[in-house]
Amino acid sequence: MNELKIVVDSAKTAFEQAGTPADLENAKALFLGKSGRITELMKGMAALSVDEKKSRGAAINLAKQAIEAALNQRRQALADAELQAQLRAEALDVTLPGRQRGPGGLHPVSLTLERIEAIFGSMGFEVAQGPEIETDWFNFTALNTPEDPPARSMHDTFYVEGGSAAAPNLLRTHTSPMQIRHAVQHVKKYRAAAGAGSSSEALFSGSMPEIRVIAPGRTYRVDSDATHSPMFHQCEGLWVGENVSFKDLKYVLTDFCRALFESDDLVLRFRPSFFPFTEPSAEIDIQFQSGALAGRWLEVGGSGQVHPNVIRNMGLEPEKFIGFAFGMGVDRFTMLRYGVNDLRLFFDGDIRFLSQFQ
Ligand code: 2NL
Repeated sequence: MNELKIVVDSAKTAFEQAGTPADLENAKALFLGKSGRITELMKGMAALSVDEKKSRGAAINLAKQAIEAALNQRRQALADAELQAQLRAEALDVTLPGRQRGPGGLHPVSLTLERIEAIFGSMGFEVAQGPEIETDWFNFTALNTPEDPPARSMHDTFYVEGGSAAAPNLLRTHTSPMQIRHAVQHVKKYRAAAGAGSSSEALFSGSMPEIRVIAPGRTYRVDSDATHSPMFHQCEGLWVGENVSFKDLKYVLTDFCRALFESDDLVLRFRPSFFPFTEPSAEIDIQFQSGALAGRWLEVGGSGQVHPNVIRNMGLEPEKFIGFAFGMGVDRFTMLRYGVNDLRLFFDGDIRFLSQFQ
């Protein structure tokens, strides 16, 4: 009997030591298999008497049952452990913090545009809006631009489908076309108010309120490096009346720049230049008197008295109406306002950069 107890105990030990189902099946074979210990013990009964066989067989059977019970217990334990391991491996950590939706904010260029509109608004300027896909006439011809390159070249301008071969549609290269559209509408309105005798063919020389408008928005040119983006922002301005002069241009732009940069001692310089749509023309430079940029002349835009041909293209008689216009780079203003040195940062869409302006 002691011998059977030893077999059962060693089976239990072997089963406990089996770490995997495969190990367990190998251990089972040692005790319950064809040449296992229990089978050997059965074979060993051949020489016994009938009575001895009875009691010996019953004892071996009990041992066999004990071994089978231990085997099943271990099988269940290994299956449970496997299930637990699988559950652990596939577990979802529902305690991870969710993705936050932080407060949004305006893009730094939009913040500058808002400020520009508020300052010019306080000086009586309306804000013009218009299409980004323009016709050749509004973008170039109306602005007295020569027919031949380089001003209209494929090299600088994004041409798009539509229009004619001679006058293809394009992405506006400046926001001036919006001001031409605005001026043409303005003149149409007051020509209608003047009534009969004011032919729509003739240049208008009646009386009308002054045109005072700015045109902020996206513009496009084939250009890309640290200081040029193929899409950039401009703000142009136009003031047309019967008695507008270069001194008006100077004080409007001086007041504007001082207000924008919150710097009362900011100095402007008007440097003679050339644009086809103005005559005379001047480049606008600014100089800070204090701060990191103090003393340096920084170019911020161009300006001039509106060319008589452009006044005509608005439907106005240049002997009666005179105007001044200017154009400024909004992205460059934004770089100066915030001390950003690479234009491309504005258009990368990196939240770490953009969130600094909130
Ligand atoms: C620059 C130069 C300029 C204008 C834009 C203009 C618009 C009309 C009529 C005449 Cl409707 N002129 N715009 C005039 C002078 C200069 O821009 O450097 N811009 C960033």
